[in-house]
Amino acid sequence: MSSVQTGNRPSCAQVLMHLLRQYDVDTVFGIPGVHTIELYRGLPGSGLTHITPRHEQGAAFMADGYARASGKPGVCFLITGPGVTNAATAMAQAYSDSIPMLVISAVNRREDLGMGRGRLHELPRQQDVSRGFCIWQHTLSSAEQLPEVLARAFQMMRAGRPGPVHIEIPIDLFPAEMPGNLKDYKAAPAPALPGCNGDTIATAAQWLGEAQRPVILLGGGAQHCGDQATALAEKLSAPVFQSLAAKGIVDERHPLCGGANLSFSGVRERIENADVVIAIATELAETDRNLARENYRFGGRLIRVDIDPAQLVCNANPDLGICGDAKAVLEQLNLTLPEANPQKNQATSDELAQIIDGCRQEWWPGSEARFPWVQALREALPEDGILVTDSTQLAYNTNHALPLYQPRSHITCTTGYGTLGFALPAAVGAALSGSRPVIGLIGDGGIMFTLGELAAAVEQKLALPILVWNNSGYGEIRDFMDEAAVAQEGVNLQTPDFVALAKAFGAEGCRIDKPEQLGSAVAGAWKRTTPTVIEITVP
Ligand SMILES: Cc1ncc(C[n+]2csc(CCOP(=O)(O)OP(=O)(O)O)c2C)c(N)n1
Repeated sequence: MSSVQTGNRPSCAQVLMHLLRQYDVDTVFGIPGVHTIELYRGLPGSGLTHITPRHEQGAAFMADGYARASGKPGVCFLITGPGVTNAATAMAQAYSDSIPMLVISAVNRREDLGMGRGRLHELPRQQDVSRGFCIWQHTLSSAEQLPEVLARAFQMMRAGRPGPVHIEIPIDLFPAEMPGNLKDYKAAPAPALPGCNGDTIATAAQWLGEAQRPVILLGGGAQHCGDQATALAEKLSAPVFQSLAAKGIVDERHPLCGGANLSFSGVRERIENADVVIAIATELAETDRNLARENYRFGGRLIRVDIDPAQLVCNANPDLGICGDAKAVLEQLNLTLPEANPQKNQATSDELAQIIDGCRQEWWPGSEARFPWVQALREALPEDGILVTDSTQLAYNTNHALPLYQPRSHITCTTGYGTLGFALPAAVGAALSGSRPVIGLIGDGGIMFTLGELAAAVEQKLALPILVWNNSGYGEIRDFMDEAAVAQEGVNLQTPDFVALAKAFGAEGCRIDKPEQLGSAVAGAWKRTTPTVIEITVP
């Protein structure tokens, strides 16, 4: 068992920070407490940047936005008990969307575990909290275990279906002495990802090569294979339809891209009438087809590709299931298939244009007044811009009607777990992850869940426009109540003056009510060294 650090040997906390750097982590999101003082002793000189949110839910949403924008795991440092329970909702959102997230939390001393002695922050079975939404959990039993535990955590996030990993470190272990020197501790190499055997690829290539009306469905697990998916579409002359998590993986201006329109009847018919559908890294989940309110129908053969064998039978059994990394599989398929046929591609794109025209009639009926805002937002967003959206009415339109051009451009909670308050901290995390311009979009209801994170964004001097769609209430739920003839209750809100509020935080604020004002408001926001809350007042 390790003793408390006394000499020149590194502490467990120092080895942790050092190893995180070795695994290419550069940013951690956390709120320290008495339990994690010795964790933070390891931080100076480690090369890690620490970002301080104002609530642990904000920490995990920031880590999530960081991970979605960068493709690297987002990392949180949390205290025992309330730190973990506060982060739980955002961890569950990441689990629902298969986002890699490493949560390092404290837990009470080893001799107290499970005892319920009334210690500070004590939750006798803390792991039970995160059990439902982690791909792996572990409580460190000795400091020496740390390198192996971290290696396993990163292997799972890099090589399988990603999601949150929760590592609890008992507070007596943070200062524990570790053997050797820091430089002795090295990251495990990233594994080569599984492709699949030649026979299976040959069968898939044969079915696809012979198909007259193939279709490609792309899900969020295909973020790293935009080029391969585009090449496959061109070789097959197949239309590509993307889930909302996949939006932008194939450039939505590409003539073979049918956007994120899986709910709409023309697309559904095209899928049903395909002789072969290849569904890549997608759950085929309800939330992408929620307007259609029924499962997909496949009239022909279904090929599914997924890194997770369980997902191969989620919502539909395939005729051929390929368990492997989407990029590796698509690369092999593209090698096997013949070159693209420009005439066939033209014919598919002409047919697709008609289908998408039909979808436009179905796009979120009754919301026509919002389309000029979608148009203005598209014009305001640069080629490589990232749009981060909450569950707010304008986002239900941008989902379908705002084309995106690059992978990792669409970060949204409008599908899946659907947690209000996501977009502000997730936009902060995305903005911190690199140099791509980010716009956040959130409702007047949603922003109140995580408003405090505006302070973190001010502190980080982020040039970040946050659009607040202010319809004085939980607008979408109000509309649903009206539609269902339920008397409006709990949906009309007293909202604050968001412009004054932004200024009180040290951010900038402005109010607009016409789409033509949006472009200059966003452009102005990117020139500042502080976030700008752009309140859109909805009549
Ligand atoms: C944590 C959480 N609580 C409740 C809901 C249910 N819900 C979904 S949309 C919505 C309304 C959101 O209002 P607002 O953010 O103002 O956006 P609007 O619909 O008005 O555009 C609510 C309450 C939710 N998705 N998440």
